[in-house]
Amino acid sequence: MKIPSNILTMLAGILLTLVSIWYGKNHGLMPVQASSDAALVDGLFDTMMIISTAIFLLVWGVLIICLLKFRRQPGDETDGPAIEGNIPLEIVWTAIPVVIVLVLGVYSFDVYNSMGGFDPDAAGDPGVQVAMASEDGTAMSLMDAAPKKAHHNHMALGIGASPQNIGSPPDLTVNVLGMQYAWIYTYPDLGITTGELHVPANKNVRLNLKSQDVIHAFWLPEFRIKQDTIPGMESELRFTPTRVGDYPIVCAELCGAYHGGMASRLYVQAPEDYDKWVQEQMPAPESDSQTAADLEKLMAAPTGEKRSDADYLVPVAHQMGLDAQTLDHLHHTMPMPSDALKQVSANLATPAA
Ligand SMILES: [Cu+2]
Repeated sequence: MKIPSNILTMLAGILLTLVSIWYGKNHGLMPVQASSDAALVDGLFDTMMIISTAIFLLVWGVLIICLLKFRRQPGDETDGPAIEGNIPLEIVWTAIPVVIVLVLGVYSFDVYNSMGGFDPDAAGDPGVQVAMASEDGTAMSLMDAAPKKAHHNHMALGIGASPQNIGSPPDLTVNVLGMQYAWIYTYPDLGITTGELHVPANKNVRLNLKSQDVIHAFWLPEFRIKQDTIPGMESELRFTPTRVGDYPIVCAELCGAYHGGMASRLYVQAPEDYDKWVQEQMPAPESDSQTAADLEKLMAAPTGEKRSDADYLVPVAHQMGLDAQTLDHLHHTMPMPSDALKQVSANLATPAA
């Protein structure tokens, strides 16, 4: 019994399609999905994987079949037929990639929009109020109590509110500061500053991203989102964590010698666990004043009078061989807490004990 070749071709096509779809959905290359954005991104990735697998199998399949079927027979010294050009074939193999690229383009545009990539007012949202270095380059506050007015004249950098969330504020806002080589998280509404990020599950979270020095990239692989932090510019990431757990936070932009160590963790917690964490982070008022009192006792000079920061720093400055002029220069060139420095400088100028 001989099966006609067009039926064989059709069966091969069906098999190729099924294998490609199966592999595209079972490649296992992605980490767990921990945000509402993850399924969208994975849908696009899986689609590209299906198409790539199909093309891979088609090209290699045809190549191997041709190598076997059309190989030179023993004793055959003749030339092959001179084949030149095939307009219909060329149209087909041009049209297919054009259609693939167009479909993927529209699809990815849609995914990006659903994630919030095109939120036009994100940058003008009053939520974008990250502490910034003041004009003279001094004092970068992590928790700026009086935020500056946001700019209204540029698009948001990053992932803003998804279309259904536009106009509604996030449930939680956290300021993220990238620096060589750490991430610092500040919860402006709670007064918490920490090195690990905690968020409640299934709440809409907004991260306001800034960099203190060079370009970093804030990458959450399990959430399928990543955004550069750029000195002098604000960017944001808005997302909804959907899965309780802890996840790596990676710097994905080579930012210096210890770039590889620039990592921290994101803890997605059930609301009650998150509240507990917040309570633990917030210093209890009583014990706080207790500590302050203890500290004051410690800092008091033997005579009982309170010593200033400068009193402590002057001997150190002497040991280091610093003079008033050097300190003054430092003060003008480096963004340092200036009050204590100025005082040390003054104390050094007038010969101390
Ligand atoms: Cu970095």
